[in-house]
Amino acid sequence: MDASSFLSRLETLLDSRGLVTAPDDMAPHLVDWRGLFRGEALAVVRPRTAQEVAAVVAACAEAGVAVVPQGGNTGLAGGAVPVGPAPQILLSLSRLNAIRKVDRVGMLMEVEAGCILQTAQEAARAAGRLLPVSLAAEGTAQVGGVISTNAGGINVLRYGMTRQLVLGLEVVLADGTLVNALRPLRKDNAGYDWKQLFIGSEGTLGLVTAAVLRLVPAPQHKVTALLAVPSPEAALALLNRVQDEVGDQVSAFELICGLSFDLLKRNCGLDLPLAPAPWLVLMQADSSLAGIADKVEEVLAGALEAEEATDGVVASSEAQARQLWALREHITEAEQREGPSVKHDVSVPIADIPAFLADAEAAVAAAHPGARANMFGHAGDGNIHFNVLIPPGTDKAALNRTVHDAVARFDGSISAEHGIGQYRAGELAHYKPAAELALMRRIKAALDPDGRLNPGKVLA
Ligand code: 2HG
Ligand code: ZN
Repeated sequence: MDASSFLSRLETLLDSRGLVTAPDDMAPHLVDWRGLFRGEALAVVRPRTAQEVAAVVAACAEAGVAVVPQGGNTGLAGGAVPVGPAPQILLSLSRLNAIRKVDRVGMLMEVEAGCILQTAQEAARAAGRLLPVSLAAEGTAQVGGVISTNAGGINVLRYGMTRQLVLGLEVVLADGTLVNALRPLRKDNAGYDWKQLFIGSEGTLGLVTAAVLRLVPAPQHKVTALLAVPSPEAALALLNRVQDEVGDQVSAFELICGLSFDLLKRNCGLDLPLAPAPWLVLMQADSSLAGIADKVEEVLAGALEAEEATDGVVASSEAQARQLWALREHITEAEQREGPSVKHDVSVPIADIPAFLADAEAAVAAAHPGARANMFGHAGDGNIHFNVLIPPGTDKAALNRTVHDAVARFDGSISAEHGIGQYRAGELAHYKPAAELALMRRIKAALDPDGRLNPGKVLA
């Protein structure tokens, strides 16, 4: 089938807004947020229902055309942008954006893939419940993308990754079969838990069209604090203290290096409410019971006395808490405005964070003079964004190896939460043990034998 008859075929499956072929309208879908990855597509296809998605994918299978699914396109690994020469369409899930139900008593919600994460969070909150996945891009990221990448974010230490929140899933397979398993069950051991294959596989095994998500009770009381800490070791001592005293109520524990704050000031005009410090911790605890703020203040007083922290502010209002979080949420933008950087989204065992940071920093300094490490992340779960601001002429691939070799020395992961996409496919092939790679290829071959789902991603 030639391209124009294929597009005419798609047209019959969609409404008048379903097929986009004008280059200007397609352009924003064909480049990632950082402008690092660009691709081409025959069309941007925008179905309204899971049935339309299934019909489009079936038509693509018949015509030998690949499908690149895209949500909010906020990913940092180029997973939602076409790559390679294969004839392909970009399938945007944006119009499948309904919140089908919020069940307050059952503590769950059923949401379509294109629903903006923040919209889903707000619907849960309106019902007195919390959808506990929270990330800087939540105003644009879509639930389907969050599931497809098994996104992490700031609440993982308490509530786990997105995977832990998915109760039921609806997916479209490579041949266009629609599988509806939107079961609102907490316990379901009837057969293989196949939905796990579609969570975190970045659209390479199937397309997520809707999900049933687990909600938790919305805590009524919260406390947010920013602490200056002398070193990553001190931050871990503080984390340990906090876990001992209020562990079941800590929902975020972020470690941020001093350079991040220089960038925030210089590039975003955001000021630190503390004197400059080599490292900072932003933490939050929340609870259904009153008294959490007093308890955390008491714990922090102990930390100051033990010199695990040297200074700190506790937000005295919701507005101030939001200001503290705005600092954290703008780091990516502040880094982007500073100039070229190379991102590493890594994880190591929590207790090894200080040793890993020292090792990786020393290795980068030795091999890449003039590079500056912008280190921040979710220390409470072992995930550090070890991003490196680079001078002109830096060999980016060599820099990846320098950082990832340090990760490997600590038995860490080269992708903690952002996924592999196209950005890390080569690194995955290098670092993943052969037996695991072979197993991944067998899963891919079973579910997408012709390699038409998101080609060039994860397993390149
Ligand atoms: C965050 O934690 C995001 O803010 C983005 O995962 C990290 O910009 C980054 O590398
Ligand atoms: Zn992150």
